[in-house]
Amino acid sequence: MSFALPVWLAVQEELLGNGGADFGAPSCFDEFDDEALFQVFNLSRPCISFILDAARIRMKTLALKNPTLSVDEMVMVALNYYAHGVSSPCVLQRVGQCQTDCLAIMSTVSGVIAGMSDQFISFPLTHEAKKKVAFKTEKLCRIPNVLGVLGAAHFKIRASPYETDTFRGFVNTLGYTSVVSQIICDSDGNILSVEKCCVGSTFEQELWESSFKGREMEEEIHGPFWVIAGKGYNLSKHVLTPVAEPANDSETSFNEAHTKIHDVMRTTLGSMKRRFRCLNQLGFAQENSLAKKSNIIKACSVLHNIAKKFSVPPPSDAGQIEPLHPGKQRAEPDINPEALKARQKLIVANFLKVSSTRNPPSKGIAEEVVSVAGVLSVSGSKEVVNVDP
Ligand SMILES: *[C@@H]1O[C@H](CO)[C@@H](O)[C@H](O)[C@H]1NC(C)=O
Ligand SMILES: *[C@@H]1O[C@H](CO)[C@@H](O)[C@H](O)[C@H]1NC(C)=O
Ligand SMILES: CC(=O)N[C@H]1CO[C@H](CO)[C@@H](O)[C@@H]1O
Repeated sequence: MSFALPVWLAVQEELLGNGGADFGAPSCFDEFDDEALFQVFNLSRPCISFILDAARIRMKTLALKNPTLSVDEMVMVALNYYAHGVSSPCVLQRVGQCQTDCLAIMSTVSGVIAGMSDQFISFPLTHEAKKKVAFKTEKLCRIPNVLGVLGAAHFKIRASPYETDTFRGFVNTLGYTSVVSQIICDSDGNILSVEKCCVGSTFEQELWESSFKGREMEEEIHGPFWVIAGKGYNLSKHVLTPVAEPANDSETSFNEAHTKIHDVMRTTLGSMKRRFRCLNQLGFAQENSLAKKSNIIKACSVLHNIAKKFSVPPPSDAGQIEPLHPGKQRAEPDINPEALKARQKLIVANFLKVSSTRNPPSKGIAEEVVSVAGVLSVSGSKEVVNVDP
C-alpha cells in the first residue's frame, strides 16, 4: 500500500525531530550531478536524500565497526551495490578501495534499511484501509475484496555443487539455484509484505502456510478478503487461484481478470530487479547464511516503495521482464470444497456471462463500481465493497 499522507508526514517529522542537525545536510552524494546520480544509483536526488536522512538516524545508534567511512559514504556504497550488483569505480574512488569491506558495509546498511520495513512496507490493517485497497483492485480487474497479489519471488544465488545436499536444496523448479521470498503487492505495485527467505526448492504453498501473513489471512484475522495467487498455491477461502480448466465463458472471463491483476506481481518484481541489479545475483549462499540475503531483499523492497513514493522513473531499459516463476503445478481435485464454492460464488456474482435482466436498485458506490468496471448487474450481493468516495 502506498503510505497515507499522515504516515508520511510523521516520518518526516521524526526525521526533523531526531535528526535535526543532519536533516538535508550536505552529503557525499552532492558531488554527482543529477544524471550521474541516476546512472550510479538508479534513484533520484530527493529520493536519495530521504533515504539518507532515514538511515542517518538509525545508524547513529549503531556501534559502527567501520569508522573510517561516514554514514553517508556507507549508504552510498550500499545504494551503488544494489543498483549494479558490483561497486562502480567512481564510488570506490570516493570511499577508497574497500574491496571485501564493501560487502561488509553493504551488509550493515542492508540490515539498517531492512529494519525500516515496519515503516515503509505496510499491509493494510484497518478496515478502511483494506476497503480502499480492495476498491482500487476491483476497479482494475473487477474482482472484489482483494487485498493484494501473492507471489514467491526467486532470486538467483551461487551455491557450491560440491556440497551436494545443500546445493540440491537451492535448486528450484526451473533448475537454477535461488532463494525464495514471499511477497505481497497491491494493484499499484507497492509492496505490502515481504517475508521469509528460504532455499529455492521450497514450494510456494509451504511458504504461505508457514508465513505470518498466511496464518493471519487463513485464521481470518484480516476478515473476508482474498489475495490473488498463481497455480502454485492451493485455492483457499483467502487465496484466490485461477480456474484450472475453465468450463464456460464466466470462468474464462474470471481467469482473464485474474491474469490481469496477477501480472502486477510480474511487473513489480521485474521493475525491482531492473532498478536493483544486485537482486539478479545475490552471491554465494550457504543454508545458514540466508539472513543476509533476506536483508538485501527486504532493503530493496523498502527502497522500491520509497522510489515509487517519489515517483522515480523506472529504469530506462524497459526491455525484458522475466516471466514469473511458474511454481509447482497442482491438480485441482484436492481442492477444499468450501473454497471452491466461495470462488464459484464470486464468479457468478461478478463474471456471469448471460444477459441479465435483474437490475438491482443501484445505490451509492456500488453503481459506480458497476459502471466503471462494466460488471454485469448481478452485483447486488453484499460482497460489493462499499467504499465512501
Ligand atoms: C494443498 O495442496 C497439497 C498438495 O497438493 C495437499 O496435499 C494439501 O492437502 C492441500 N491443502 C489444503 C488445505 O487443501
Ligand atoms: C460454469 O462452469 C462451472 C463448472 O462446471 C459451473 O459450476 C458454473 O455454474 C458454470 N457457470 C455458468 C454460468 O454456466
Ligand atoms: C536509467 C537507468 O537505467 N540507469 C542505470 C540503472 O542501472 C543499470 C544497471 O547497472 C544501468 O545500466 C542503467 O544505466
